[in-house]
Amino acid sequence: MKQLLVLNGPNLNLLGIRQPEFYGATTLADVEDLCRQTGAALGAEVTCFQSNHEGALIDQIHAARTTRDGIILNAGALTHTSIALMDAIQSVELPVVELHLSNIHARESFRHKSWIAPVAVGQICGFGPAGYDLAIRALLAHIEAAS
Ligand code: CA2
Repeated sequence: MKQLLVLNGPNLNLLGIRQPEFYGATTLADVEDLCRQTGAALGAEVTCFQSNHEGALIDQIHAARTTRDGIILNAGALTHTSIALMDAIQSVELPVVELHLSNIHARESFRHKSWIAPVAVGQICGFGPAGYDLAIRALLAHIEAAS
């Protein structure tokens, strides 16, 4: 059974609680349930983790090196600033799918830059919570094709 890690970064714990008019009414717990359900339907075990702290996310990426087959990462605003996250992904040599609820390319120009994109297998953005389902499918297909 493939082991996947779904990592969510800063402020995503507020999903469905604050600013639902912008990020929607789905909570992070809902998103994590969706991920586990999609994974189970496809024969994969999904573990979820959220943190508002860059270092905690990096620790999870390091730990995944020997325990997971791939990572889905919504790094939140750290996407646009964190070379440390980029280095962590590069160091573990695991396939990573970059994920965003919103279409970052249709928003402010500072969101167009992603430090994750160059070290990710690909990027899914703009599909809201459904993007997590798409990302799990894409990651498993990538892992399958690579093995
Ligand atoms: O679209 C995405 O998924 C983002 O990663 C979300 C980040 C943003 O900084 C990225 O540019 C794009 C922000 C997450 C904030 O989440 C909130 C959820 C509810 C209420 C307030 C913030």
